Amino acid sequence: MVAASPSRQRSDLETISRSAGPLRRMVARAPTYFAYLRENPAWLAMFVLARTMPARRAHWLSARPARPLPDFPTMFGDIRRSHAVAALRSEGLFSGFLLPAAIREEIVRFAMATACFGNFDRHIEFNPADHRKAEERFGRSILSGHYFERILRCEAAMSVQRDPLLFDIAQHYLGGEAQLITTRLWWSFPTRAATDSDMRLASLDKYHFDLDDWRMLKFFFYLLPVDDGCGPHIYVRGSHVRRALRHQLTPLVGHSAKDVFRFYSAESAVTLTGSAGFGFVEDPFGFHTGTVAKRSPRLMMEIGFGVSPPSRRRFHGEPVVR
Ligand SMILES: O=C(O)CCC(=O)C(=O)O
Repeated sequence: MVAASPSRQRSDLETISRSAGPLRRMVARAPTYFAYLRENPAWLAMFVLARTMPARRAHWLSARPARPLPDFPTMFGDIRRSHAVAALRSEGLFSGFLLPAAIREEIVRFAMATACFGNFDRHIEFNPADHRKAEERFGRSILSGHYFERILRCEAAMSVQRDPLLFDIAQHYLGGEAQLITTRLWWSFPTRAATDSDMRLASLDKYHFDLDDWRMLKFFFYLLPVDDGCGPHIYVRGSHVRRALRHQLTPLVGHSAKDVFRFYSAESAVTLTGSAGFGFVEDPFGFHTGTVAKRSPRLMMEIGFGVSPPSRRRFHGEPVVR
């Protein structure tokens, strides 16, 4: 018998935590929960209660008014904050951002020249152009490639993160407490033999809602064109404010499409395709999912806002595992 490497043990643990039954999954994730709890004792109340609509509504009532910003320059031209916030309130989604070509090209150049980490595992490090070779070298399918804190070295990405329009929208939607909680850049790769657990780890093909904070907002940008063959993101409109009781009282955040669309109409699902630079913003308490890239890789950037301070790992979406 061959002993599993530390990296394989780590990803196996995360795999169990995402694919086993609810009880085993919670036991496997216990160290993660304790880490969050140690860091922020208020996390527990959020984790237990923020999935229920009455507790969420009560928390929204505590939102402070947004602080007005003086006139500011933005790279997003004439997008109106009021339109974005109104769409977020009613649908949970607003699309129509477009990154300037120079910014987008610089982020793509950075991503092509910088090694990423496969399947959230820091032991699987490779250049994105060598994805196939990396699958052979590491002997496993690699669905995603994350840059974690390396994104902070990319000045163009930082200029998107600092754009005042994003903060202004976040403040007017979430309240005056809004603060930056995530900045991520990652690839979703077409791969031949991804397992269900790899897919869950990469948030693919399973509708879920995010439970990292009481109130959250995520801006997503496609750095390369995304059509149906490149793993588009899907969002269920209105699901941020309408939730079946069984989806509030469950310990699980992930649910099958069949289960989700027993409650929402199929027409509520929006598949977000777009040209290079296309962006959208969503309330990630609404059901959403990534899909598997079948033909070409997808390069995606996320800028997230919340109302509680993030940890360094969470800032880059890195799972906490022992
Ligand atoms: O890759 C995607 O489109 C999904 C991302 C996602 O589910 C998330 O950030 O919560």
